Amino acid sequence: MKHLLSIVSIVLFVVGAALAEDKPAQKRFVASIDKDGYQRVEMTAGEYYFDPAVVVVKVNVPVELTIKKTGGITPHNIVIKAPEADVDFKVDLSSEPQKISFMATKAGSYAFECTNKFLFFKSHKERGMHGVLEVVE
Ligand SMILES: [Cu+2]
Repeated sequence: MKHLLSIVSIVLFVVGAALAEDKPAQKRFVASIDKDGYQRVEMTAGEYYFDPAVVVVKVNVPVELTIKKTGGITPHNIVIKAPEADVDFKVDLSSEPQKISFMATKAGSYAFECTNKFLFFKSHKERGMHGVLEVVE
């Protein structure tokens, strides 16, 4: 019985976490080029947002994206599929910051998102976990 109660409370906790939606307003970040030639972007993924959600980088300049997820047990990832610009990755996120390096070779706006979905709930993307990489000349 005790075992059942702890399972029930874990389920309730997970459902509660899945329902909680306290996302900040979508922020826009324009990267600058560091002395070593890299554009560095720091991003946080949370329930259910990317912060910043709009990232502006220069074309043909390497980008080092440092990304982590906020505390909590909900798994998140970041997926961007823009092979036409040589930006194409899927990375599962952790609370430890991870570095993702890429260089966009074609100007344009490229969507990124978290592709996770919990049971019958709306997908993380539908809940707001998406953004745009703007690649400019
Ligand atoms: Cu997610």
